[in-house]
Amino acid sequence: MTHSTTTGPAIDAKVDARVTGAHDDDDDIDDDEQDATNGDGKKKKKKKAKKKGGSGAKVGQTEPPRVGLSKLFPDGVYPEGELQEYKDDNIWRTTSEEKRAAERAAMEDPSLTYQNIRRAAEVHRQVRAYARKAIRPGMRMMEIADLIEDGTRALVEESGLESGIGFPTGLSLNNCAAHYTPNAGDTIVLQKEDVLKVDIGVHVNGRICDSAFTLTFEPTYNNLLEAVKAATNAGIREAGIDARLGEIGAIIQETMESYEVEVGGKVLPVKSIENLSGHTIVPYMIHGGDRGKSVLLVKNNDQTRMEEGEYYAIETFGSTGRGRVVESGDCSHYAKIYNAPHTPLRLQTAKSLLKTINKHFDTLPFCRRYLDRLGESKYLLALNHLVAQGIVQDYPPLCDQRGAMTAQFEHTILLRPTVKEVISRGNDY
Ligand code: 57R
Ligand code: CO
Repeated sequence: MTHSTTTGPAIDAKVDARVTGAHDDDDDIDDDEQDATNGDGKKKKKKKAKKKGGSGAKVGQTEPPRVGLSKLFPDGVYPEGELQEYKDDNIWRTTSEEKRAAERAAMEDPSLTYQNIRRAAEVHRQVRAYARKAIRPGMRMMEIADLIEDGTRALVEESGLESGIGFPTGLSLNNCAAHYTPNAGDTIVLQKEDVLKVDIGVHVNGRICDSAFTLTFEPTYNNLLEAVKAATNAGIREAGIDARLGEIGAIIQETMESYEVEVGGKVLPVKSIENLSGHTIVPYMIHGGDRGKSVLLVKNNDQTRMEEGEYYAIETFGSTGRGRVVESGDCSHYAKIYNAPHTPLRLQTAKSLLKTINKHFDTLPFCRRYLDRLGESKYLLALNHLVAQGIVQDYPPLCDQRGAMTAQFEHTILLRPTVKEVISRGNDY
């Protein structure tokens, strides 16, 4: 099947219709008397935001967002994400008494409770709602990063390693798919022709909500965005306890590559980027740690299965180019290597920088701007030394060929014992 209209197919209704309270945007706060047209073209009455757990939250949020979530949710109960029932051989989980007991147990242990990740996800929804409104061509990349990160720090009530930014805000442009955020002195200005991937990370007690979307300001690449959104939703639908990673890759690729884009009279196929992947997330580690699993975006023979209790970033990337990325350009992203061997450091500046990294980020990814704001200066030699010593990993931008355009959509999901929870789902994507 090939979709060459600008809208692509309607996404599976099950994905669109939230099982629990919808996370409405702040512009619907007063719309309970109004009719709103839903995606299916039918008119439906929208529920008043306040009544459901999900979005009453936004009542009282400011623009730009600066009200900490503990003020908006004084009882400490944060909205549940979208629930998707397990299917086929796992339908029994929905009602299993044993699995329900497992859920209750998880909610009793403060380090395991879903409230951590749900709080991170609600911050994500509120920050991105503002980002979508505020990001406009003409802005410098530095302004965009600040706009997002100032909002995240305020809403998550940043506090040491207990809550804060989960990873540097990805703002990759056009052929670059991931791992670009501005460094000091960056002069890039967003153009109206640009395709911008906005990848935002928020953590609470190490539980990272990793979710991303793509912005354009012209219709040319609408179909590319639709392809990637549909592929991500297909991957989410296919994910589940016991699901095989290779099969999820196949469904993602099939969905993605059923689209094409017309650019300047030329029809271009949309390709799944073959060397990027979704990934498990564990506390304080964005990439699954030792036993991390990857969900490729193309058909492959990986028989590894998803398991109960895992957290996944389900993300897909589509491209009008080769569908392969290579490292390219100045590095901004870094993270300490979790199980790095103990190496005595003779370079004093490197020792001191490592102390700063341990204190402020531990194994969470960081970028040069975060070192700048901590008052570090002239640290590049020391940072490069830590990379050379195998203590810190550098993550340069990942880009397809020049002239290609890439898009990304991503959600964090939880494989709970009885149900799959798409923690970062909102009414936007
Ligand atoms: O979503 C150091 C970061 N992430 C920030 C975010 O996976 C992430 O396939 C990781 O700062 C590190 C991937 N990479 C291959 C080259 C192995 C990427 C896909 C993009 C991104 C940024 C990601 C990936 N893995 N973890 C989050
Ligand atoms: Co991400």
